[in-house]
Amino acid sequence: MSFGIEFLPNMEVGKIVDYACMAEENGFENVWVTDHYNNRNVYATLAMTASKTEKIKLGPGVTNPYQIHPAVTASAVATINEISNGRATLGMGPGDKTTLKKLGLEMEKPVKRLKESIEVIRSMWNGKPIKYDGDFFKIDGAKMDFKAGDIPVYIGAQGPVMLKTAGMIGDGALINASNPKDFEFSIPKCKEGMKEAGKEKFDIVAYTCFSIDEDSEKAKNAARIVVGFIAAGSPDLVFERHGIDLESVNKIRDALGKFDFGTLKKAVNDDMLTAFSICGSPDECMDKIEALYKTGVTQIVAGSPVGPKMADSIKMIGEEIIGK
Ligand code: F42
Repeated sequence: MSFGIEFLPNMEVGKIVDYACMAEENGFENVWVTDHYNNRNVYATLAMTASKTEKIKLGPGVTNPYQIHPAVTASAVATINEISNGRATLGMGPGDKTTLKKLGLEMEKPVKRLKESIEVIRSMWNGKPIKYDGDFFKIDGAKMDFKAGDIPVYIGAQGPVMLKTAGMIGDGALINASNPKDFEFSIPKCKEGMKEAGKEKFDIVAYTCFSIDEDSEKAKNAARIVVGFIAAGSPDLVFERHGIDLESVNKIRDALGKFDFGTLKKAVNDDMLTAFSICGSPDECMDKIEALYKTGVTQIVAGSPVGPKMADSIKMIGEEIIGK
């Protein structure tokens, strides 16, 4: 099992760089930086992080093919690979529907568009002039003028078709989930794709909502808002899978609609924390990680909020989880 950490550039880039250095010192192997137009730019954040770290791998987690043309993504990630001496990874997903909508972008045929964009990106990385005639992208002789190197591609996936596609064309899947039940559903889908592609090596990444503290209640409290957002956006089939009653979910949705975070925090119950996060004391977190490992998860990403205090939590994960 390897460990990664997610950073949202909703804080100053310098802070992310400091935390990334701390993560590197504490045994994390991957940094994933989220991509949303309203935050600091993902590649500026990755470039600064790359220049201050030495061995941790790093990449967008995840960018999308609606806002950014694949040729631009190919060049941006190759630049990070050059700055970091070969440590870049690319995480790509279809994008966040609500965010895309605000920009007037429709999420049309996400799987097809993602597949095409990854084909274009890999061809660009090959360094030869490309001709590509897809439904979404038409390329006529474009070529990258510097060497990209070998860069792994991870796909952000939750739906069955996207998970299978990740297995077919990706080096790994970034699966936004924290509970073994979700991986009992997702991993076989990835495996279907791997089998079709005749592939054996594949990184199954649990991209989790994580919160750790010596005081279990403090850790759980810190996770409540993120868990509330996840619950509010989840489909009914996920609630059935985890035995969560819809009445409590509707309370959360109401509270979110009114920006009433106090009520939201109270409405997030223990079933939801179990379904949608890894949170609690180091022992509690370790138990969940072991259960995820048994399902076939190969990387845990400690995602938002990581813990009540980011720096303390990074150290605690290093000492009490990775180092054990
Ligand atoms: N989104 C962001 O915008 N920024 C981020 O930083 C970010 C990080 C992130 C990290 C991990 C992760 O797992 C997701 C993350 N996301 C982020 C969200 C990500 O971009 C996606 O929104 C999320 O992964 C949802 O993906 P999904 O697998 O649920 O895919 C959706 C789009 C879906 O509907 N999938 C269906 C499925 O079954 O998989 C697709 C159905 C299908 O086959 N569609 C056909 C096609 O070609 O697309 C078309 C069918 C037709 O005829 O229309």
